[in-house]
Amino acid sequence: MIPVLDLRGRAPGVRELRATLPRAELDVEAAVATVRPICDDVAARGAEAVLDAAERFDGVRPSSLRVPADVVAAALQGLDPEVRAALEESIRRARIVHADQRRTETTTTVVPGGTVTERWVPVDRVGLYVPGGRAVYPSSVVMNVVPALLAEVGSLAVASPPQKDHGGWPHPTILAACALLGVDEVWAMGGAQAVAAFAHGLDGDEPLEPVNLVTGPGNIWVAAAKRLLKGLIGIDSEAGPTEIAILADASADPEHVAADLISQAEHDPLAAAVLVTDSPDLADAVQAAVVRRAGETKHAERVAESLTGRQSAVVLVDDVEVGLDVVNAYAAEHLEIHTVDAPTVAARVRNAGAVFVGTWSPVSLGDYCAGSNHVLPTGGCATHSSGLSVQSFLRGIHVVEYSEAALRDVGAHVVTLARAEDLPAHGDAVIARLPELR
Ligand code: HSO
Ligand code: ZN
Repeated sequence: MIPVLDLRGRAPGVRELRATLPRAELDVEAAVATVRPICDDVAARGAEAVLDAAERFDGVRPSSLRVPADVVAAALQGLDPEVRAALEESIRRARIVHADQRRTETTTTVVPGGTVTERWVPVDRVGLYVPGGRAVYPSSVVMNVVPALLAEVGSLAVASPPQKDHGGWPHPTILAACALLGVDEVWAMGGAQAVAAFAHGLDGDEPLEPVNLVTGPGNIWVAAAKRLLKGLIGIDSEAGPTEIAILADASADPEHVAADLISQAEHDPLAAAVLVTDSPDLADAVQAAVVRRAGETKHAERVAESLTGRQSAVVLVDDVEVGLDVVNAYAAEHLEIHTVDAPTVAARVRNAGAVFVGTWSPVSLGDYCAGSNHVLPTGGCATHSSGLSVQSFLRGIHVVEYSEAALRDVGAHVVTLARAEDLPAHGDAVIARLPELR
């Protein structure tokens, strides 16, 4: 059974909700202390340090860190045709959606002769991390690579942990997904050491050019390495365990709700499943369906741990209005809306990584084949951050171009503000051009 939090008869504010709503506690700072020596070792000793770490954490020392082209090609050859067709459809849909995210340059004429152009410039080189722990995530190859390609980054490399059972290479389905997307630079490295290798680069016979940006989900060690190396590299976000929240009323189908909660609980014992409802009958029906379904599912143990964990809850509220306050305060990675007039309710969601509207839009559709991206902010970060997109791989650069007349027109204000800030040399730069402003 999922723990129950009864908020009926109350309409708590955002601060109280944030304090009350359950959330997995992850001590990323403690993990930073653990990964620091690993990252320092990679900076100092390069490939040897990465290989040593692979042996220690992945239980295998790959014969090379760079996955040879023939190994990648063979993985595509060996790919199950049904999986290939599904991946191709996933890629096709992701391309459609992400192509619409491309930005166009805008030039604003502020005054006659004075323009500011915003150029969108792709990052020169990116490192895309694809996890390979409890599950295999070829879908995450798609979700990282498609927006990076559509942003037209200069070059990209994929890293995924070496697998003991696959000759020390990343999982063949991951390699095959890379091949389908035309990615030819794949590295057999995982965890903090992969992030450090991306950040510092590797010398030697198999050089790895350092990257400017690392994106992609990963475990707490990957998140910790991203936190540690942020600045030297850009990062997308520090991914935490997956979360699903569902806002549902009496009209919801309890079997669909239960199946969707379980679907994300399957990722991780720390995954969060939160149902927010104004219908105690629905809550009971979902609990019953969850118990039955969770017992039958393949990863029953992991699912049970997630659903009964303190990060999961059935939250009872008076009405959908309070329910909206709850889900907005919680800011889930994934939020499903199963209510009467779901689109109208969904339009009032302000904080969520992605919103899934109505009973025919389960999160697992978005995980694979909706066209949307599944690399999304967790841990409440949806209050300030977005999921991965073409935008994640672009930088907006303002290009300022003023004519002499346009500078003359505003120069006195610049001089005044420079003096007000006690930075007179700033004003002098204008006066050097326009001595009458002295
Ligand atoms: N739900 C995960 C993504 C995923 N699910 C990959 C299955 N494969 C985080 O959004
Ligand atoms: Zn998932």
